[in-house]
Amino acid sequence: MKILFVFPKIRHGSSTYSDPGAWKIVFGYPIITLPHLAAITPDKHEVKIVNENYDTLDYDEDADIIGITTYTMTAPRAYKIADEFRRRGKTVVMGGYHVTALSEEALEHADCVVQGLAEVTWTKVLEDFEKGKLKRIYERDHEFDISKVPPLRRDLITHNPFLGAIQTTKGCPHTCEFCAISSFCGHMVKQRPIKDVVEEIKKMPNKIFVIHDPHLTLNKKYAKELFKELIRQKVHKQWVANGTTDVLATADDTFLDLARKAGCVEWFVGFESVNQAALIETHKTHNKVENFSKLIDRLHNYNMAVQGGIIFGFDHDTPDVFDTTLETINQWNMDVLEINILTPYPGTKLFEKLDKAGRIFTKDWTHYNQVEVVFEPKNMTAEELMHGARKVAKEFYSIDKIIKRGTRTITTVKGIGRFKPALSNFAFRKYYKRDFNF
Ligand code: B12
Repeated sequence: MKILFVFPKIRHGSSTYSDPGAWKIVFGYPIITLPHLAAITPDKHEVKIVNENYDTLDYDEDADIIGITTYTMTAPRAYKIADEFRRRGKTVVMGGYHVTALSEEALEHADCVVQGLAEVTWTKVLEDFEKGKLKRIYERDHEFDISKVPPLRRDLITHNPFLGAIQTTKGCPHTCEFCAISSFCGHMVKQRPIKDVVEEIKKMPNKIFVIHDPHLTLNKKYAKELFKELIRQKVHKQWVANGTTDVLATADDTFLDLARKAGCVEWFVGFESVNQAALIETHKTHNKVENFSKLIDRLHNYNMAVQGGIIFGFDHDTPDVFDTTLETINQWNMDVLEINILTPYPGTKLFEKLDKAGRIFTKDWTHYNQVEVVFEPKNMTAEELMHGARKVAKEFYSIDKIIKRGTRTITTVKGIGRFKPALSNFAFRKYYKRDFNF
């Protein structure tokens, strides 16, 4: 059978969908969902992948089955693509975060929805389809041995020769109210065998790569073993990963030293708020504000940069939260900052809570992008929330601040990877200028 997998185009903020351009093809962020789905497809089938952000989609593609992946923000585009293929008589299967949460909505556009991870279910879908017995919904089945999951089909990745990506662990035990991972994975946690991960990293053509785990600090022992193996096998590549504040702030020096020696140049850390009450409200209690600045200094001492994530719009946030956050963050030496507006993704506890309270004012999913407000905040207006986030983005990403920060990052971090966090500053400035319109 011929299978076509599609990753729909992303529309940022208020901008329109942009076409794939040379810049994006060369520097675009590596997305591994489709090469992963291709890898778990039995070999007897022929697979093609089209990431609409980099490639052009042909609705007349010769394929028996179309598999479309969805996040909440890409769902409307995914539905349009599904409708178009079905109009031409093709069978459409949808999977991913959004359709797992809202399968009935998706079934208005797709023949079938796969809920949760597809490692077990995808093979069943293909077998049933071949027998003419495709079901409407394949419920979550996460009973699989991760050591048997093959590595990504890297031969199908045609963009960004500079930055690669890999996943080593799946799932997260935390229950942060806004995060879609625990509701999607159902608290399942799986770790790939370290020898397979290292083998895949060695074969990767890229010298710098991103670890797409919910967070690599999930299991300190596992992470340390991975670091040791990368050092022992002299892999000599540089990488960035997500990490949580509790582990990074309290990890012993060996952990940080091994991470650095194994090639880590940057940790992405979800600080989320400088207000402890907001962190408690959102059930991210393992974050302790008192540890944040110490954590950043510690990572810098080990030559690793910090990309922090901050969210505005919690019920405990009042209009002064923007100035307080800016003042606090200016005292820390954060290298890169992701500024987010709280977004209730379907499937999360946050969505359930706000929806029940009638506080969600739009379910046009294109606005679920963390730079637009889609719900009534409690202690400020939606406009105040939007303008406050805009102010923080504008000030943090002023050219003089970027130059100052970039110079510091380049001297803190070593090797070619030092340019990743420094250049991210310019990328974020570009995105926020467009999304927040400054
Ligand atoms: C890496 C990452 C990014 C990267 C790369 C994005 C990308 N598209 O790959 C970057 C940093 C750019 C990013 C950006 C954003 N991200 Co992000 N990201 C992740 C992260 C950490 C890993 C994703 C990944 O590579 N997974 C590995 C692949 C193999 O797994 P998968 O995609 O889930 O696919 C499996 C199943 O979902 C299913 N499946 C998926 N599609 C299909 C299709 C078919 C046909 C079938 C059968 C099965 C199937 O089967 C697959 C195999 O089991 C996840 C959290 C996580 N750990 O999953 C968040 C996550 C996916 N991101 C999220 C969000 C919200 C965003 C942003 C909107 C944030 C923002 N600031 O704007 C943007 C959106 C950009 C976009 N639309 O892609 C949310 C999604 C929630 C939602 N309901 O939409 C997540 C879950 C994080 C969270 N904490 O809630 N992200």
